[in-house]
Amino acid sequence: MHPLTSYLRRLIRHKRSNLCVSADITNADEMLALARAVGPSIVVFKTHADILSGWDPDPVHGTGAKLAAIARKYLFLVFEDRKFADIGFTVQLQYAGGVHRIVDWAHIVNAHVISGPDVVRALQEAADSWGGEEINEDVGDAQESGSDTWKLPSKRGLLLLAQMTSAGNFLNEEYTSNCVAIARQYREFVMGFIALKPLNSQPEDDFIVMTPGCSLPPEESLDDSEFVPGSEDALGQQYVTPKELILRGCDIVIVGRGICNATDPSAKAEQYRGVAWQAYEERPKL
Ligand code: 6AU
Repeated sequence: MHPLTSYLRRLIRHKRSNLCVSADITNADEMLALARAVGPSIVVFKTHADILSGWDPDPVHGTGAKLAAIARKYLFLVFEDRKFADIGFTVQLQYAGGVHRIVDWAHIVNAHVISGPDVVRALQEAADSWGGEEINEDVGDAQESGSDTWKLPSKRGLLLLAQMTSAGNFLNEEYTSNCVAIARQYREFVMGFIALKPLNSQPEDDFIVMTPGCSLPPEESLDDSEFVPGSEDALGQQYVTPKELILRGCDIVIVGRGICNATDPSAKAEQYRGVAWQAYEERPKL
């Protein structure tokens, strides 16, 4: 199993959370404030670095380093939703270079395999040449470990976009199964998928599935910031409830605007965490 996958599964049990908040906001300082506000309720914090104004590129005191420090404090993983999709040579530069230097601060990134399997090999090479170190984390009352120090693995992980939530997308069944085949080829780097349901079908498969397009039903919603499950936003995003996604077997639900646009994002994140966790506990264990 990918070391970040076992770390994440442990985090899920420890924080009783299957929630990823997607920081779909456009200012770097507001993104950091959101990370602090929802930190206690989440296991993954998802960013779109390229939508942020005010990104500070300083490797030690800049935005990426600050986010990594918040992630260590509240115990969550950072997922930069960069959706790499180019030739291998280019994605290596996009991953490790430029203003954002994503590999320095994001534990997880995602990629389309539209350009073929070498996009995965290229990203893996860039991740392997990154010089990060294992970090000891003090987690207070680590229930199952018998010690209160966890090691955050120094490895980076990748999710492949095997299915999408947007209406009319072209990721058909054949494409999805090709994605799974590529993931199996690169198990030491690929943690799993963005998909609508679990895609494990062989005994040795242990891929994580993270699923966006998630919204509370109106009767459970604290405010009207959300889209109604079963409906679409104005641009074709399709929604399902967190309960339905977890009962399908998804590991993590990804929520963006439903939490970012709420009047109290931290209370809203806690509400999503509770609903998703309850469904997780109800779900028959394999
Ligand atoms: O909850 P929302 O609809 O406000 O935000 C959903 C987030 C956005 C999308 O870029 C992302 O999830 N997303 C992805 C990802 C995570 O790769 C894939 C997809 O098929 N649909 C989708 O919405 O930040």
